[in-house]
Amino acid sequence: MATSRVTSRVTAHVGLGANLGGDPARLRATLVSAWRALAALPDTTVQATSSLWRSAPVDATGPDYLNAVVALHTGLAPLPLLHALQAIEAAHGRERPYRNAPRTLDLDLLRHGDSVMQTLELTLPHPRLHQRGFVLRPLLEIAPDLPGLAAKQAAVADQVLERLPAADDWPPSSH
Ligand code: PH2
Ligand code: MG
Ligand code: MG
Repeated sequence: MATSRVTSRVTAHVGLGANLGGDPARLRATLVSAWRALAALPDTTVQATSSLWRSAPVDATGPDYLNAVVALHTGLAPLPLLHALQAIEAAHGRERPYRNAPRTLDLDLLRHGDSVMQTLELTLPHPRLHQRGFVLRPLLEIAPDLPGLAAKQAAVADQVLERLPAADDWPPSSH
């Protein structure tokens, strides 16, 4: 019998954020570079990309953030994907001096298919996903049918968020 490896891929949502490293053009370049690194992960394609959103820091200090959410179609399991995200953060100069410190690049695993898990390393779905406009609004752009999410929008209406129009650099494309 021929051996074949069946990989079952799931849709995983990843939040991207950056607020350090220079002017807004630099932040855009960081998110484009992160997008390309995500698209280059093994057994993974980018299925959908939200707009870029400019947002005031929430529970944090420092300059405004640029945020976005992407949907990956991936055969990577939750922890290998988390570790891959951490490696991409590190490659972009991410340091972790204290909780919610300003960051050159933050990649948060928001959802991984229907996985529900709670470990020291990873909680799925991301526990603060519904409370954060900078995650919720871009996520709803690319996954409007996720159960229960649209109803949470009112709760984040006070957060300062601006959706940026599409441009030559965003959404990026693989070729
Ligand atoms: N990330 C945080 C804390 N606060 N605020 C905004 N606007 N955007 C973020 O990505 C963000 C934040 C911790 O990861
Ligand atoms: Mg984060
Ligand atoms: Mg993070």
